[in-house]
Amino acid sequence: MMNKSLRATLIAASLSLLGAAQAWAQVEVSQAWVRATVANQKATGAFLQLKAKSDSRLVEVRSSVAGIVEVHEMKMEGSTMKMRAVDGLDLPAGKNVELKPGGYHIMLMDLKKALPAGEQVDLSLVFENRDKKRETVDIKAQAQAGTKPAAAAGHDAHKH
Ligand SMILES: [Cu+2]
Repeated sequence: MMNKSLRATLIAASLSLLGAAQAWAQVEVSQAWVRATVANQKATGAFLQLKAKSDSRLVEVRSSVAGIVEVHEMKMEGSTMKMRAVDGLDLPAGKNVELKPGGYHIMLMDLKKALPAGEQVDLSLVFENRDKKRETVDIKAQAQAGTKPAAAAGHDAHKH
């Protein structure tokens, strides 16, 4: 049998651990949207803005609508726009990091269903801080028809 004061101490300890886990957990996610898809389209991009209170890194993204989710970087290579998967995205403290068409973006692949405009898409963003502590932020991003044609062309040119 655990005595009462020991149990109280353990509870206090676990509460303070929770507190510590949440203390750094402050990446602001805003302006999230997903490019709407048509039937049978297998991939699309998700875009949002991230602002971390302390140096962090976006290390993983999951979504129930996609079999594969990657963080992509888009870059000009010679005269062609190319995309490639990166293993994470640095979020320097206090800096607004924008994931947008033509730049960094979240690639949703192996889509399980069409995402018409207006559809709410769940995204789980996993952040890691300098001490390798992770936190997951769950958000909803609304599907929108592409509003930036140039970037849309870049995306379509890329074959997954
Ligand atoms: Cu991509």
